[in-house]
Amino acid sequence: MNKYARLSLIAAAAMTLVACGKQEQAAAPAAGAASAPAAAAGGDVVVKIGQVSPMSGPISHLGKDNEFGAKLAIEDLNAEGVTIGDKKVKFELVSEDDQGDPKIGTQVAQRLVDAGVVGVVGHLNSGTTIPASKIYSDAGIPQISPSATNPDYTKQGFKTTFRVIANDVQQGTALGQFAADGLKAKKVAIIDDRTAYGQGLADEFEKAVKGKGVEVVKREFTTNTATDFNAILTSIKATKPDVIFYGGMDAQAGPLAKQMTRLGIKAKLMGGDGWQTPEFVKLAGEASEGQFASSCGVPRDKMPGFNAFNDKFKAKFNTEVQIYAPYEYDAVRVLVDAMKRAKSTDPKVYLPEVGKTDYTGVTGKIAFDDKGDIKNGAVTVYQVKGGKWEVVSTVGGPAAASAAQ
Ligand code: ABU
Repeated sequence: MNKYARLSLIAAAAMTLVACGKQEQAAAPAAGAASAPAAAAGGDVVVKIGQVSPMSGPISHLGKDNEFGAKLAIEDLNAEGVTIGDKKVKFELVSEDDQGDPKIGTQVAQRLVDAGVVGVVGHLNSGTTIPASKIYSDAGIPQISPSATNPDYTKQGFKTTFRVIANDVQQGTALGQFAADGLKAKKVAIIDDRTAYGQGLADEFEKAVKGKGVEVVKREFTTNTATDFNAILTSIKATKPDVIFYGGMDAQAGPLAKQMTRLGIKAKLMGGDGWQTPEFVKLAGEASEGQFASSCGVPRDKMPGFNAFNDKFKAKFNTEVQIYAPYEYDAVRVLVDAMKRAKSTDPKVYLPEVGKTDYTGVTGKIAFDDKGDIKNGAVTVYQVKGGKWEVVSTVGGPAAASAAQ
């Protein structure tokens, strides 16, 4: 090959490389920037909304529950037909599995930003929601968690963080007061799973019971993958508590309740929304009977849209609602409601409208305070009776707010 032939081959190869680079750039939007909405086959503009939850691992049943809530919202919105500004919009759900792992949580958050989502519903766990929130904040993308209750999530000063349920200051306080005043507990033992949620909620519960003069006889911890609690329970048994509080999720609370019964521990087990689920009753079996846990919202029979939501959910997914699906549904609709008021799907344009939300959804009225927490959040305490969670009492919520006016 002569010199000129070699030069033309090199030039051709260089041009091919440049062309390939351009194609790649066109396919993936620059990191940190929401892509321009694409046109759908029918001429509608396609707008992507992200959802993230642990869809594999020990709490995948909860992750799927969240995803189902988002799917239903997207399906309903597309069936209704949404126009934003003067454009007909078709919504597309981009779903990611963060495995409940903080590191994977930030990786999938970046993936959602790169995919061009204009809003995110998630994550499920406080431990993933908090680190991922910096990525959405840097990208200017609104994030609404339907389930993360650690108060630190909305305390970081980001304009993009919102949640549609009460937080763990409210939840831990309500549970502590219930243990002291409702159950008349004099001695409590506390176990947590060392996650941002479990440990944070256990700390709030400890503060609340101590404030009521209740003695904390033992503080123990485990992990969110443990299944054997015999050593911890044996050491707690000797202190004869009236209540054992567990800050963590149902995958651990179920076996914990079973092992308490096996060890002949008579104390009541008590905890938060992480295990106020049908899955806890399934895992604990008869040992679930009489145990107490709370959820961060009003009871389902006080939710304006729960029955209709539940019928659709069961018909479509052939399973029962675990806990957060209705909140996930509302969170998607809150994002779209803000887009409609802003007449834009551009996160920069519609983000301020999320903060001004005044929306009544499946779970009730949603409005946010200046940090992005739901105003008038309620906490409901339940007890398992006859294999079902039954309402014991509700603290806060819209009824309490109107009574206070
Ligand atoms: N709120 C309980 C489960 C999710 C979390 O906050 O980690």
